[in-house]
Amino acid sequence: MDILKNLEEIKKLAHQDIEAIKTTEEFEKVRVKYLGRKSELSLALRSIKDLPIEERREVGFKAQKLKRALEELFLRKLSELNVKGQMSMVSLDITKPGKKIELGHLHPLTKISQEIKNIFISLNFSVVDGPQVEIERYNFDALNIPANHSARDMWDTFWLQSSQKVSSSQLSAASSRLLLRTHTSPVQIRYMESHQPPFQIIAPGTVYRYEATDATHSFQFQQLEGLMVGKNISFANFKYVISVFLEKFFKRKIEFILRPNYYPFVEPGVDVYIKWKNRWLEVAGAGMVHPKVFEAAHYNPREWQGFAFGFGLDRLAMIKYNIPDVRLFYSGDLRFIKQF
Ligand code: FA5
Repeated sequence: MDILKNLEEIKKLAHQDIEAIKTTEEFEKVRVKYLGRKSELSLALRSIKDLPIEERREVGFKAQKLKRALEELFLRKLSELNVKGQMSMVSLDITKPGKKIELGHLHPLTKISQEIKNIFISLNFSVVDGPQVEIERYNFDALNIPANHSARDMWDTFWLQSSQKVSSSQLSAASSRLLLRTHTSPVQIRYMESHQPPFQIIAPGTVYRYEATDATHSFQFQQLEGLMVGKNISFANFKYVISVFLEKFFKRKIEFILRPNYYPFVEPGVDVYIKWKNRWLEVAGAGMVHPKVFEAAHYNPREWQGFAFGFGLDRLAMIKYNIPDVRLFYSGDLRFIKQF
């Protein structure tokens, strides 16, 4: 094969020429002669595609090997000449210690959310999603919180100024007003409107509240909605599911207590508390789905029962990693983020 002989020839001559280099000018000339775009070696590499298929592999391998060998020889020559800068190859000083490449990673809350999804998937729950810009009907009305109801004060709302109301003949002008969802509970209604029970779902996502911040309150945070609907779902099922979830999440038996609380969309309603730093921290609201919520979703409340819960993911993350202030998650401070 001519081309192989030719490669041998190039190799011999290149070795002699590189050996004889004395100055940077000579170096560049010789480099271009053997590795430049128009060098014999580059032409040979480009012509490989035209060879018969049986020859391509061997010739390709040998030509690449020669190219790498020559590059290595040039580099060695370069450090011999002790020349830096200017030419493209000169910027690569193989005697310098390597630079550590910094790899990015997921935000701790994203990691936690993925971990929690996997736990619920292992318990046979499906993961569903809903929009963060929501209409009033889903965020409030269908959850048994009509306009002017004092319960709306529980959720200080970011209303969106919009000339585009959601157009639907069934929606009144008021219930189509846009807002940033104050909780993930609207996903319950959206899901029930298009699915038939029995089912069990979770819906993790970001929520927003127009409220003052402190160590356990942020104006933007993560919630995890859960909803299980069936013929014989009881409060005992709810307790079992969350105790299994908490144990899997914290990887130990976790003590929690339930205290009665009012949420218009459940009856009875409770809050879930976990002991942390010598106090009880509220981590979720929950309860048995209110018949009015089933009616809003066109389910027969005599036929179906269910429980729902809404965990604060940030709070769970704070407990798990012992983080004193929820606002750190949203600070963008790399010194904090890099610890995870
Ligand atoms: C709700 O948002 C209800 N939708 C929960 C619910 C769902 C009740 C289903 C019944 C049935 P609440 O406002 O309490 O409830 O918020 C739920 C959880 O989110 C709290 O327990 C807390 O862990 C977390 N949370 C609430 N406000 C904040 C905040 N500003 N910053 C961080 N976490 C918060």
